[in-house]
Amino acid sequence: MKLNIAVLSGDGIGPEIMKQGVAVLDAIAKKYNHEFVYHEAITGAHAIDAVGDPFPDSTFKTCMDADAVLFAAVGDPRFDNDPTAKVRPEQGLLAMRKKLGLFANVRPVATFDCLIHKSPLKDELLRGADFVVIRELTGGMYFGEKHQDNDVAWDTDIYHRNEIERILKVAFDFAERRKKHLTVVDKANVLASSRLWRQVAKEMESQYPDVTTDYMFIDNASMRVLTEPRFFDVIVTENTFGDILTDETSCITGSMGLQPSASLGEHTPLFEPVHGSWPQAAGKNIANPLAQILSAAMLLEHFGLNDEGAKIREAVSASLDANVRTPEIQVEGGNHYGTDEVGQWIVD
Ligand code: GGG
Repeated sequence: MKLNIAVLSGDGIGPEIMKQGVAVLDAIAKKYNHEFVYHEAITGAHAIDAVGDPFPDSTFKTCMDADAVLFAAVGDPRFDNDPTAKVRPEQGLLAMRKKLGLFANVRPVATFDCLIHKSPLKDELLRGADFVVIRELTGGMYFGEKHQDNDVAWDTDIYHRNEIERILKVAFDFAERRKKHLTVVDKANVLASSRLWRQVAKEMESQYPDVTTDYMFIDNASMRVLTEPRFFDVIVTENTFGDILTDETSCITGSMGLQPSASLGEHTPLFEPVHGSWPQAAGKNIANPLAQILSAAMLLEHFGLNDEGAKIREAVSASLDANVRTPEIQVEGGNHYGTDEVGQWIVD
């Protein structure tokens, strides 16, 4: 198969982990006789530095022309520490999602047996936890009207029925293909937008008679994913809740560096780690490349290359079992490996 892949490395640790993601794709191409053609484009802080725009038109075109986007991360403390900054790297991320119509962010959460002890949670609660969070990605507070002056600031949490219906359809379809259990996470006791989510979900339930649907407030869900993770199969939630909840789930996997994602919607699908750009680690060869590599596996699986995806997953699990691990998950008292060494081990 020939795939044109737009490669957006972004900021911080982005280029280092992307290098390993591409190396693994190259190894797969060689082994299975595929042709992957990479088209690099700029985004985030270094696109602001280069052209004053975190998601320039040239990058948008590269993404639109490609079959898939492999993205790493954006973010730079220069902008976080400047409340007056007119443009920020994260705006590149939002523009990318909005312009490509990527409304469904699929974030799988599953334990690796050999890392269970790394979690602050109890072993017997975690073993076998395996669920997917479907995060709505182009609505809610992230995109609602905003205002900020010296005395007052607001963000508007807005959702239209059609936005809710299309993300719920993705979630119900996922649940049908999995263990047929959907949990709709909201804050319907307080937020009007959540009440509309709940209303629409209840209306749609009858179209999915095989799926058991339940409803949970975000505060309760935040606790239950940690105390009872095996309860969940598919979680669907709005943009901001989904962002927060899936950082929390790194306590289940053992590291933020292990969580890949796929963003799907109207145009080119995009695959990226859940984590951000970790600027403090940039250039130190300590970032975990596995979320990027697993995002590449999700990319291949999206195109039906399931054996290839499985081969990557097998190598990732084997690397962890062999203790070839970056510092945040290294074996106590043992050595840790660099970003490039982990990537090379998986390639080999
Ligand atoms: N790879 C994801 C990334 O770059 N995250 C940085 C960030 O600002 N994330 C906010 C979000 O995902 O909504």
